[in-house]
Amino acid sequence: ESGITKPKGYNVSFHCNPEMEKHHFGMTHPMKPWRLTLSKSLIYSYGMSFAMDNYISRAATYEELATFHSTDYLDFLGTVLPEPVPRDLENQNPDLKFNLGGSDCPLFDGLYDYCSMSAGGALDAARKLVSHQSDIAIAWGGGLHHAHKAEASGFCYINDIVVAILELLRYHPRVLYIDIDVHHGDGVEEAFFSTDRVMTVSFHKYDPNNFFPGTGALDDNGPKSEQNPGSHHALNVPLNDGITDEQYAMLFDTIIGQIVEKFRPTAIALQCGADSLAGDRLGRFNLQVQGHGACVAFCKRMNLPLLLFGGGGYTPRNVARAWAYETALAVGVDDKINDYIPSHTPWRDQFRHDTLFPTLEQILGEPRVNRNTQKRLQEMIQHVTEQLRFVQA
Ligand code: ZL4
Ligand code: CA
Ligand code: ZN
Repeated sequence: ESGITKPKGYNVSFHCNPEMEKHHFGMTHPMKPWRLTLSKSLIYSYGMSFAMDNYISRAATYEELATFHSTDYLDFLGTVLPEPVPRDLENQNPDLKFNLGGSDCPLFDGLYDYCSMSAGGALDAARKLVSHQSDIAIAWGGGLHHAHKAEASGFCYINDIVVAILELLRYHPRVLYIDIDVHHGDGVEEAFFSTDRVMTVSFHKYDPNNFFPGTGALDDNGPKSEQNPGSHHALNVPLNDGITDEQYAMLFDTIIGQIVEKFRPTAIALQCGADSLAGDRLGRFNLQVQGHGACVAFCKRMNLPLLLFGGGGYTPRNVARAWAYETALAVGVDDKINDYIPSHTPWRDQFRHDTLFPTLEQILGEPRVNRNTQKRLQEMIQHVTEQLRFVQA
């Protein structure tokens, strides 16, 4: 047995909904909700459920979703039927409202349930933090950062992150949102563009012409107007292909360290999109499970209420490894996790001969050429430092 027990003095809650995981975007769509089942299977196999408070989350209500989303959009989302749209008509079909029904955001059976369950888990997690019942709350089924007020985008229909942060803001004066998904966290950035109570920071692959969503340049820092309190409260770290654990950790620790010092958040929300890992089907980076997890470890050391969301992640076995490791870090049992996959994992075949932490000889995925120069990384730190001169908690 793993001998994992509940650490005394602090609480981690784990929020999931097995019903959510059964939904399908379509056979060949990269977003696979069953990656959540795979992750949970690994987490439970290690015995981590004994070290956390485990909750089956409920679906968010219409009223809860309406704290951010427009009722026009929610009404349409709740009634639209999954009629397959012929691909050549995708851009002419008059029924394609709110960007729903294309290949990125298909209409599928139970879509509204799927969305409300994702948001329900995120909201439950936020409420455990504000009631001080949890120090770290985990919602791997959330993290859908591209959804807008009245528009689906990039596999995201409901922005559970925005809904959860709005809940945190009822009790917390300042929330820091950090996004380590390989894509820009545009929906969350936009939602809090005009407030100084939320600082958003996204690390992402940036190539305006060739990588989704094309926003998130270094100098995209919120409304330029002096009157607007949201100025300087949106930070972006645009990266190139192939960034390594070492470079990423240097950037993350320096930038987040400075932000925490200046902005003095009272809670942190971290989107842990696993598509920034090496070998991801859609990603471009070289991050290993250790480098991705180091971001979670750094945030935990800030000793603030911490909400962990999932997000992207398109090579399911790597998603499961990352989120299992990050759950172990949250709980504080990472030192008890050995380099093996427990033999009783029901999904053992998914991992074949893999270990949770691949050794140097068996790193995740084919390494990509690293196109990030030290000089450019220093420029980014410099730019963030300048933005933070305008920020006073
Ligand atoms: C697919 O194989 O860059 C969707 C999407 C469906 C099945 C078969 C249809 C084939 C890759 C992606 C046609 C696919 C055409 N199927 C997709 C501009 C685009 C228009 C749509 O991690 N085509 C759009 C969105 C991104 C675009 C990334 C990341 C979410 C998150 C948080 C969202 N959209 C070009 C692409 C496939 C598909 C294969 C795909 N879509 C890859 N990148 C996109 O940040 C959860
Ligand atoms: Ca990001
Ligand atoms: Zn992503």
